[in-house]
Amino acid sequence: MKKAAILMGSISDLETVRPAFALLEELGIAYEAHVFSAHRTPRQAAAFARDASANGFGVLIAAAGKAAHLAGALAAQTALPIIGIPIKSSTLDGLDALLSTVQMPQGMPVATVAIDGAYNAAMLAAQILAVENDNLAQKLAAMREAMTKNVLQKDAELQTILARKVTI
Ligand code: RP5
Repeated sequence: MKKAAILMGSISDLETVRPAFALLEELGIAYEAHVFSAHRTPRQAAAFARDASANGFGVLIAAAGKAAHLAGALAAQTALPIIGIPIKSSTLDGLDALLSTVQMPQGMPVATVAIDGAYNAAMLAAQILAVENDNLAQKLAAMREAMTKNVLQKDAELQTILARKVTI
């Protein structure tokens, strides 16, 4: 299976991005993580993206805050799918990063998840890699089944509580 990469604009983004590491590990997806800044290390970020396909990556996740150009800068260098995580790291509460990440010009898409949405970024990366990996697709299907069961269980509990007229 191809690898995933998780790139962050600053080491200060690390704690927000950690849920992505955890999900990729849970799913058995090999990944690399790096700090690359579109503004502070633009040459290194571009080189990583340019070589990513040849280096065995199938999808890149880019997390950045403020004027968040990392995902777009990577997209400019590769046709691999790029998933952007806007990071809440400024006085604008991440709205700045959301708009900077999502508003890409035609022909240069960045699949943008919610502000601080690292878990879903990794889930989307897994779904992309699962297109060509049946084993991973089965793991994702099992996770969805577990989510469904969990919600149905919670609904059943709610009905029991309501039937007893217990305050929740
Ligand atoms: C962005 O600016 C980074 O992605 C981070 O979210 C934010 C602050 O970076 P530092 O000043 O903490 O390095 O580029």
